[in-house]
Amino acid sequence: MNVAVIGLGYIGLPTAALLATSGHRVYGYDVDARLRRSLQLGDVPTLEEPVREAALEALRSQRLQIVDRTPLAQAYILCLPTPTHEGKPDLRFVEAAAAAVAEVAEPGAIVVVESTVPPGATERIVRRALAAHGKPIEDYVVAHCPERVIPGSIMTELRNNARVVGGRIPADAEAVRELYASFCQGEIATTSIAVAEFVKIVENTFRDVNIAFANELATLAEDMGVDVWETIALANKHPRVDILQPGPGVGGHCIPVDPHFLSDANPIASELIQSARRVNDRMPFRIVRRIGELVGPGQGAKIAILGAAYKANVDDARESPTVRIDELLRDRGYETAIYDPLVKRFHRPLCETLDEAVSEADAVVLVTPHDVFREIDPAAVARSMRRPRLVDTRRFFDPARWQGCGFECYVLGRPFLQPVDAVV
Ligand code: SAJ
Repeated sequence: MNVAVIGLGYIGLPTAALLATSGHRVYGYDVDARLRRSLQLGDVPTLEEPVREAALEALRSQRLQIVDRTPLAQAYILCLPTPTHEGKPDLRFVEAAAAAVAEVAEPGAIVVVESTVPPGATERIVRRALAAHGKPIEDYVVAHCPERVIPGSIMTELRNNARVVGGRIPADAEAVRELYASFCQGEIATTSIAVAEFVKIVENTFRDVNIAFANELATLAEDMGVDVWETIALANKHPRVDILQPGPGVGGHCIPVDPHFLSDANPIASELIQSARRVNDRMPFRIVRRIGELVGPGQGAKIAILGAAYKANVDDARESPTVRIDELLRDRGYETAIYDPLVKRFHRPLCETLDEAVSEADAVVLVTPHDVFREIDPAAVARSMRRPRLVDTRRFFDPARWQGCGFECYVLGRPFLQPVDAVV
């Protein structure tokens, strides 16, 4: 089949590559001319090696072609971002892509929206776009098939995750299920468009609420003088309990965003969801308060932050808790130095080396639990610092080891400032 993938970001590009290596002829289009140009030259901007390899293979075989306008194709897969601004969903990228598709698509073409959208939006946007060209939606196959992959494991999850395909009518869902079955080995369930849209938002909201629960437990545990990490690990041994992990806040472009699609649609009926958002948004403030308790007031004290990415082992810093923690610290008069060997794009300069970050620092704060940070030698860090103090927001380091090197430690969700032997 000739398939056009519109939007070549972290979902569109690997999807295009997978379709191409599964025997389809694929056209990839993105509004970003620089991205198109670099892909045309075989330069694939991604940290995930399997994505790069699959994209290069698809480009070399010419089964994937990067095109400079929305092409004529038998199927269109729309993979555009849907950000929120102050809690309001912004669907303009999807609307613009749908308008361009509607202009060229011929009757019988498949139009799939993968972007996360509020229930009802897929059909409304595609119907309007087609109508603007006098084309009735009934002449097209229209579906929503939300992406579900986790950054860091994109190719594997694209191939293997179960998918949900919501069709405007059952026959549309079935046609799109067949297309996805050509590259996805996971179970593919079919339903209506609105259910598929709701499922996607519910999945990410479930995670946000569960993390908020863990974050609230961390606060309670500190007050009660118990260890939240041990508590959660033991509670999760119950066959019907599965609590996520506390942390410095929820980042990325999905989990902190998608709950707003529900609270925006019905602010009255989404009390728990909004409250979870607030709990998670408050975490950077709590971490900064603890830093203040450990280090004293700003007045030029230097804080070294480990990690700019929103989560472990990715290069993506969007909505990262580091951004907020850094802002709050600087507002309070601290000097900050951020070190993340994975992140290439950040709104402020990052330190080139760990030593540059920790040199003369008054505290080191672990925000992102990258595997590479496991190699850090606390004794060497202590020698560089003005005064060795550690704030570990992920219970990543072994506090006994750091304390053995002279560090005063605060670990989120553990009784604060306890003696060495109690922390082991
Ligand atoms: N986090 C915690 N505690 C945890 C787990 C995560 O604080 O126990 C934090 C992370 O550090 C990070 C944030 O939550 O800051 C989000 O990370 P994540 O790994 O939970 O999620 P994403 O945004 O990388 O990917 C999610 C996934 N959704 C679900 O697992 C339900 C992915 O499958 C979706 O495709 C993706 O959102 C998306 O695009 O919607």
